[in-house]
This record gives sequence, C-alpha cells and structure tokens, in this order.
Amino acid sequence: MSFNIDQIRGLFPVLHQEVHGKPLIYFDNAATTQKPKAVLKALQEYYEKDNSNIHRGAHALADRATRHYEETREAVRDFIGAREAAEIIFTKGTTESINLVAKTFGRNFIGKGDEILISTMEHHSNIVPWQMVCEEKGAILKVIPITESGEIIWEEFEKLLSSKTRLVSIVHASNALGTINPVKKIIDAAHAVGAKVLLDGAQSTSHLDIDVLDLNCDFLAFSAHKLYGPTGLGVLYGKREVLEEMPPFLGGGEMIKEVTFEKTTYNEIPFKFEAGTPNIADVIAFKAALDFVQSLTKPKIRAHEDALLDHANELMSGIKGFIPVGTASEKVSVLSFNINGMHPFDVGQMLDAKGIAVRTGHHCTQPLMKRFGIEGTVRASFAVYNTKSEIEKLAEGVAQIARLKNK
Ligand code: 7TS
Repeated sequence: MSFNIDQIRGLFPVLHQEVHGKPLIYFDNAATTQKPKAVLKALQEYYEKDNSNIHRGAHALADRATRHYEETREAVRDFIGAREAAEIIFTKGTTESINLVAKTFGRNFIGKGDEILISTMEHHSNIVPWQMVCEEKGAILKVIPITESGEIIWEEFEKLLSSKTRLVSIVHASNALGTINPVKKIIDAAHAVGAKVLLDGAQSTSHLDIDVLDLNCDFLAFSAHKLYGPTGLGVLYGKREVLEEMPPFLGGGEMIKEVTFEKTTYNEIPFKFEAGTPNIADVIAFKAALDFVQSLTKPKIRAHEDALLDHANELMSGIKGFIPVGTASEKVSVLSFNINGMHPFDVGQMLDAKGIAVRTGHHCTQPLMKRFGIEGTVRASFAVYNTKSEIEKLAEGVAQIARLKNK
C-alpha cells in the first residue's frame, strides 16, 4: 500500500465522527491506537466461521482456529525478526509480559544482593514488578538518571553496571517523553557484565523497525493494542535458551506435557508459558494489524510521524507559555507539554471541547514526573492516520488556551 493519507484514514471507521460537535482529532495514540477495518473484519470472521478452542480439537473448526492462531505467531516472529516462532509468547499485554519475566526469570535467577537496573523514565509496569522481585529476593533496584532533556546519562549508567547486575530492564521509547533510548549500546554494555536485557517495546514497536537479532535483547515486551491491534493481547519475545531455563508462569491446561497427582512435566516453549485457553480471537485479528503496518513499512510510517512531530514543535514553540517536556534528539511522535499557569487536566478538557483527544496526567510515570518537578503533562501522540492539518488545529487550540494565562 502506498502512503496515501486519505486512503489510510479511510481504513479507520472510528476517526470519522464528531465529538462535542467538532470533527474528532485523535491524538491519544500512545495510550492506544485505533483499529483498521481489516482487524474488525478478522474478529467478526473468526467468530462467524472458525470459533473453536485451539490445539486440542479433532475437528475442522479447531484445526482452522489453530492454524490462524499459529500464523499470527509466525507473523510476529517475522515482524520483530526473531529466529523462531517458539520464542513468541502471547500474553495479555506489555504489563503481563514484564510480570511474566519478573515472576519466572526474576524468581529463579535473581538473588540476594543482585541488582536490577531500570531508568528514571520507566512506565510503572517496568518498575513495580521489579520492586516486587527485590522485596521477595533481597535484590536491589538501581535507577539510571536522566538529563533535563530526557535522555539517560551514559556515564551514570556505566557506573551503575557491574558484575552484580543481573538484569537491565529498560524502555525502548518513553511513553511520557518520546525519548528513544540507545538500546543497542545499552544491550552490548549489559551483556559485557553478564546481565540480561529486557526491552519494554510498548511504544517503539509501532514506530521503529525492530530486529531482535540485531539488537540482541534477551526479552522484548509489547502490546497489540498500541500497534493497531486488539486490546487484551501482548507479546513476550525471549531467546530460546533463556526461556527454556525459566520455570513456568501460570499452571494449568496447555502448559503441561503430562500431569499425575505426584508430578507434572511441562510443555515445550512457547506453550509452557501459555496456560489455559488464550485470547484466540484477538491473536488471530492481530495478524491483520501487523499486515497493515508491514504494508506501509516502518520507514515510511516513521517519516510521516517525524514530519508531524517536527510540524508540531515548530508551531508550538512560538506559543507564549508553552513548556515542552522531553526534548531528546531522538524521539518517537510524542509531544508532552505544559502551559504556564495551567493544570494539564484543564488543558486536556479544553482541547476535548474542541474535538481534540489528548492524554493528561502522569502517564503512569510518577517517578519521572517527580524528576521534572511537575505533576503531569498534556500529551499529544501521533500515529499513521494523523495529518498536518490536525496538528495545526492542535496548535491553534493550544495557542488560544495559553492566551488565557499568558498575555
Ligand atoms: N510500557 C510503556 C512504555 C507503556 O507506554 C505502557 C502503556 C505500558 C508499558 C503498559 O502497557 P499495557 O498495554 O500493558 O497497559 N502506556 C500507556 C500510556 O502511555 N497511556 O495509557 C497507557
């Protein structure tokens, strides 16, 4: 598919509506993206034609459902450049993917006095699971500081890394600032001290080309719903040798080889980590979302979104009272800001009245907000279907609101 913005917008029914009597401008894409028709159609077709439990049925519908489910696993493998489909585990989302690693790898391979490194800009879902591991195991959580522009301080990271570091768990692209972290360099440095690396790819997978073999990360966690796919579905990629050494996460059906009352043996990966009936319909529909992204290609998506971000920066930087939060040199299309003298929530409400959907608050990054000495921000985050004229309406709206307090 060529990058024709009208054609792309035509694929997203939800965009074509009015809110508060104004055409909807959807700039809350870092929270969740909208879904193209192909995803909606795949969901409906699955329930109309193939609905069946997978892997265990000896009938045609179960065979078809199983085949489609496993086709998505293969599509995800291809999407992130993994070696084999067995390294792709379906979860409920990024949060569950990180918790899976914390509860299995964390429990088995992190002990008293060991260190886990995260950064100041982590989402709560990449903080709390590690605090739980530390509490349980007597390990220590260390935090990489960041600069005023929202970039990790490399020298400080190097100082924190040591032979005690078991895991570096870091966000690839920040949801609150947009910063793209230098993850390849981080992974190489972590491996040099024998630590494993988990990448939180919740915000990077929709914008950046991801090649897990080139990056050489040990784990990658992401959510389908931020990637034009359904909610309630996530992915955990892990290297085979690491996944094989990890104990199971949840116990139940599907994850076993053989059960007796005395002893249970576990299934092979990925099934060892997929206990119970999975989210079959959403997994199957997710393939349509991946096909959509692949058809546009990441470099074209990134070029489009970068142009939107540049346009927004240009227009907004001239507004009196506009305070950007997160000005790293490498960013995904997230524009976080405050308006002098105004609470972010009030700004969000006023933009909503103009039909513009943004997110306000701490974005589940309270320690990051504390680092900047603020309560929260207004966040506009852009996706493939957003346009320059929408950015102009945002800038107009922000300018009007800013004038209320910044004469
Ligand atoms: N990590 C990052 C970097 C995120 O942005 C999010 C969700 C998560 C983890 C958790 O993903 P989930 O799908 O399991 O919820 N971020 C946001 C956000 O910025 N606004 O709403 C959700």
